[in-house]
Amino acid sequence: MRIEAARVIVCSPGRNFVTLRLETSDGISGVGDATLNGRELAVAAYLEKHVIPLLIGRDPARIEDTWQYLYKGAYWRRGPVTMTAIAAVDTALWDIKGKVAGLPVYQLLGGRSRSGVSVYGHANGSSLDGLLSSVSSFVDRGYRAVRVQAFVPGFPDIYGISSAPVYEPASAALPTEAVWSTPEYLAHIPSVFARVREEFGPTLRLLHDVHHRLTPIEAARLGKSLEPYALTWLEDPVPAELQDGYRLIRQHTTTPLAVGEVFNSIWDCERLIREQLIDYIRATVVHAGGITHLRRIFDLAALHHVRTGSHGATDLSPVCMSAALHLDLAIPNFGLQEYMPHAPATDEVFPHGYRYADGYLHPSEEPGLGVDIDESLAAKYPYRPASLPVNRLEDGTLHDW
Ligand code: EZ4
Ligand code: CO
Repeated sequence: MRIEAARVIVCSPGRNFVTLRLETSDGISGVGDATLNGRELAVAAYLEKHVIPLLIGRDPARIEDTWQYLYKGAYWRRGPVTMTAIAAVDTALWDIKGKVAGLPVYQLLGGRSRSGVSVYGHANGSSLDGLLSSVSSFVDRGYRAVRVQAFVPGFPDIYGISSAPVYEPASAALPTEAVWSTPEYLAHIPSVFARVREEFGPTLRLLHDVHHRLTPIEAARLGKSLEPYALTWLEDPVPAELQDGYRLIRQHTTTPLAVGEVFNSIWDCERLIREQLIDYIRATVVHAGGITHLRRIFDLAALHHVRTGSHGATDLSPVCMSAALHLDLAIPNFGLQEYMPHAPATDEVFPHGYRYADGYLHPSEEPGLGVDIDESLAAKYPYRPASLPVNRLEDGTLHDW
């Protein structure tokens, strides 16, 4: 069997997605997600100009060899664009292998390690009452884990908080700017968690995402002040370039730490994992080199008692979510999977067999990944430029996020 054709589909059913389809000489095809939020066309060009010509004629059964070929052969290693492109190829090849074998991909990865994939939802609100009712709507739907993001008084435009029915991290074609105040945030957040615990009791799993906005010592203070509320994790407390920051936080607090949604390689987290500076690794299929490379990261994490908590925001397509669920079901050290339902138009363009029930997601039992892209429907939703926002401090300084 040979790879005969490959194409990149860029569409925007509710938001932008980039998808790779590989077609084989046996008439079997596979799909991979290649969406890199706000930088979509760079990955599309990388695939079209530099990767697809290398794939035609290759044996689709050789997943590991193809991964190594694309990674080592480029000379230029790592980086979000490269690793997202490799991820798309890798994901599509796993999809093909599953279809050839007549098995869902989780079976090829070793079979089930659990009955379902525990997920967490995103609660937020523009007032405390709104936030509490948002948490309660997740509890009512069976969620046992909820991410709580709170408004900060006087700062209405905080990333990750919106009343829109479908979460959308990117906004206008060019980046919008929001104002951020660390003192106001640090003063306010503990009281929010106190209220949520009071209302929902001690066992609902609560998470919080800092979006890389603090310095290590500020994050240490936040972690300490949240200890009474027993978070499952505090996410991205500081930018991860300076990994000693995580050691500093660790020295001060028992609040568990999660990081990794912007990581694209095992070398981004090797030290964080080996030195047990984090509790959850949040790398995901589409941005971290596909199923093959993410499995490598997760196996390293397993050795060091670090669990997984893959990124699962709406800018990861149902193709990525399908792949993530197969991996989540199979690995020994799964922790939690982030889950944010897509817009109805996205679900229509990407028909998929995974389903949510009572706090868990279940991957499709169909051969392969159990997801597809309806290309003629996708063509009705052309790409629209969209960017992530940026943050400034009150004096105008450009801030981390
Ligand atoms: O900022 O998906 O945990 N989820 C997040 C998301 C990410 C976006 C980036 O594209 O932090 O909102
Ligand atoms: Co996050």
